[in-house]
Amino acid sequence: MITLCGFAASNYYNKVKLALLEKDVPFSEELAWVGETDLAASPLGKVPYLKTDEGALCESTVMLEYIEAKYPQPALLPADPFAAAKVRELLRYLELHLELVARNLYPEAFFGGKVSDSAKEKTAQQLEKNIAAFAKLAKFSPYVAGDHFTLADCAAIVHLPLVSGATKIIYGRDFLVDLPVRDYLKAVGERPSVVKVNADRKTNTDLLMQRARAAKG
Ligand SMILES: N[C@@H](CCC(=O)N[C@@H](CS)C(=O)NCC(=O)O)C(=O)O
Repeated sequence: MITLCGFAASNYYNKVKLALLEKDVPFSEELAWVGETDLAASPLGKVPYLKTDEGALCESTVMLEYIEAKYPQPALLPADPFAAAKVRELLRYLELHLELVARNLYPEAFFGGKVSDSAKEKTAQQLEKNIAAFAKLAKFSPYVAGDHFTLADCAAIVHLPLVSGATKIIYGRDFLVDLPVRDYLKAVGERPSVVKVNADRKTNTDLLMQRARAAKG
């Protein structure tokens, strides 16, 4: 039995949850806020992490690979090694070159903090470059890697809305506007896995906000 630990407002958590739901893997969820995590399972204190009968695992993409190998059907990676590598390439771009860069903006975009003008400028430059490169690899036909729903979609569904949202708030312009992201998210948003993840995310985000307000006093 698998336990997914973390909180449902987290995009990394939801990436893994999407794969579990898409594959219909039996799993339970254990609420663990940042600061209240099991450091033996996730030594950096990050969420999500998995508890399995074999032990604990952290790092969301490692978890995706584990879930794919352990529960191969329905496949979220192509059987052909090159096609599978192309999916992993997109996953890497989404996490490293989009999400991780856009994350510099989150303190101000989502958490009431402040990001310096120089950091905003640097992040804008990096994002422009990285999004243009991502656009050369992403297919959106109809899925991000082509005609099948893959692990890259589990990542795109959670990362792309944050890149759009953060750039809209900070720069007044959605940096993903030239890509068919809105239509894509609308279409994949009808999948039962995505409907559930989005509903749980909203509920948990309300809880997260309540906690933040209570902590401020
Ligand atoms: N590389 C990690 C990133 C996970 C991550 O940054 N999670 C956030 C929540 S969305 C977190 O735990 N932040 C707290 C921290 O970094 O200390 C993964 O893919 O699992």
